[in-house]
Amino acid sequence: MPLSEPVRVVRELTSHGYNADREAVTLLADAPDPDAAVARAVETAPDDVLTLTAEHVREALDDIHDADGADTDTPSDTASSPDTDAPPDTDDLDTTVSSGDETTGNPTRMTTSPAETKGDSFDRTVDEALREVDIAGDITGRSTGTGEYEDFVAVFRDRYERLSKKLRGRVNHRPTDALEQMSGGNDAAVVGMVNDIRSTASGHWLVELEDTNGTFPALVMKDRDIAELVDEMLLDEVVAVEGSLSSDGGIIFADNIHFPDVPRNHQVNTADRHVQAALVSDVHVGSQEFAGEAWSRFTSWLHTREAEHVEYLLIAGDMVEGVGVYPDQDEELDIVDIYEQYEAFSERLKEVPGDVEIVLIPGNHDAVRLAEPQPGFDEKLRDIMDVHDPHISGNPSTVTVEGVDVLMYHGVSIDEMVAELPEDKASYEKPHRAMYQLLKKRHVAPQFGGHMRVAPEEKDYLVIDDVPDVFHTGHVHKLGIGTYHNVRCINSGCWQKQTDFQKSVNIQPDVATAPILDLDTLEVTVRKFE
Ligand code: D5M
Ligand code: FE
Ligand code: ZN
Repeated sequence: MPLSEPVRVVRELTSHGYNADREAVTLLADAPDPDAAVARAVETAPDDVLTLTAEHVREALDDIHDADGADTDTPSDTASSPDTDAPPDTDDLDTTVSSGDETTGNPTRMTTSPAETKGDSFDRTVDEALREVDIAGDITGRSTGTGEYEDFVAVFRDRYERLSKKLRGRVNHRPTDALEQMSGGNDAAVVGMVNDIRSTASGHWLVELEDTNGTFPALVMKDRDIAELVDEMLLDEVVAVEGSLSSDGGIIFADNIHFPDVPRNHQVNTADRHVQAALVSDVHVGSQEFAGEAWSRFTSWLHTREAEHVEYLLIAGDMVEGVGVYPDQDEELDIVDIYEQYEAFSERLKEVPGDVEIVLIPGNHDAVRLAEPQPGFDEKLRDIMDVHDPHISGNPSTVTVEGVDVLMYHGVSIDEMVAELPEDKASYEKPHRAMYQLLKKRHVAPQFGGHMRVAPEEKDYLVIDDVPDVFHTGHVHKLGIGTYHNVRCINSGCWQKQTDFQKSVNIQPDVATAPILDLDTLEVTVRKFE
């Protein structure tokens, strides 16, 4: 059901950290273009103000009339904002949307359209000798998969080995075949890959766990607190279950469920100097909905003094719209030839200051294999995109920027998480919560099948072996920022306006938002260019 205009206005304002008095809300809701009015009001409100008054709004509305005809690309969509309420098992409490005041650690600041633009010429002076970019976990050139059955066995075995190692120290586990020999009533624990989740006739949960020796069932009683954790469980992820054996020894009654997870006290790395990275994704050049003017506002901003510390640009997939990705996609193509799309993308990269260090990984719209891990672009595409000599890597990759480990992953599994998990654990409105789940499972694509196409390799490149400092994804075209056990999670929005498909399923994309990460503090400021 569509929200009434005033409710929408209030939501939008709160998402930017503002309250407003009743008259102010009425004025905004009655404006000819309430979205633009809200955007303008937020933009022009003094920094120290938390409650917008009718006076502020009138000034902002006057401003819009003055500026009419200038920047009227797309008025701001209902841009979602970082979390303000935190789920109990997460750490995103410190992600406050503050307008200026720096309080707790890692705050996120929302900043609307940049103050400085093209007109302000400014000579960037950067010391390229201070730059450091290292890439690990990249499949490019190392793919060995032949698609044979044995490869699937190998990749799952590797996943089990590496994730079970993270759990074995925490429980006194027994292999499944040893459990079968134990007598009933004893305490027992098992570390296994989730093979099956079923509810019993009486509403309890039967979870079948598999290790390299066989399978063993665990029963989770519906009235126990841990039953909630079954909602978070996905097939193929690796968990540990502790409990006691039934009297016949055939099943474990679960008392505890453990996920590989990230330690709560994970210590993050930071850069030694004040330097920033712009984290974006989903550019979709070649689509009729590509927000080219907004992209240019972003790249113009990169040339201004305000952006002088932005020395890195990370793009987490979907450089171009691609061809044949979704049914009927061709009806919305602006450029139909895939190579011409990359040529056009390359032109867009040229707008970025030449001294910015660029890292690109592919997404599901890019011209590399769809199955994950995806290798980086091939020679022909690299040649087309060799503007500013970008670092080109696979999806996923860990990119260490001046000591800060950034796990870049396009994010197709977020669709799967949203489909499978309860709304408070993963949703399109709060995509960072889905990222928390991926960190908890220590795997970027825990569930095989569904949306996910996983390529069988000797090794599971999708396991999150080392805890990153920053986790950067995209794909769902929604902005989401939070912190999970000290790991900064950033899902960037997109540069593609709402497509017909998104309209049909009521997805409101966050267009032209660029989260800017301080590498020395891991603080994020969201810049909007719509
Ligand atoms: O997808 C952007 C988001 O929209 C992501 O959540 C998938 C969803 N999407 C977009 N188009 C489709 C179609 N045609 N079917 C199913 N889901 C879709 P991206 O792949 O980044 O464009
Ligand atoms: Fe995309
Ligand atoms: Zn995508």
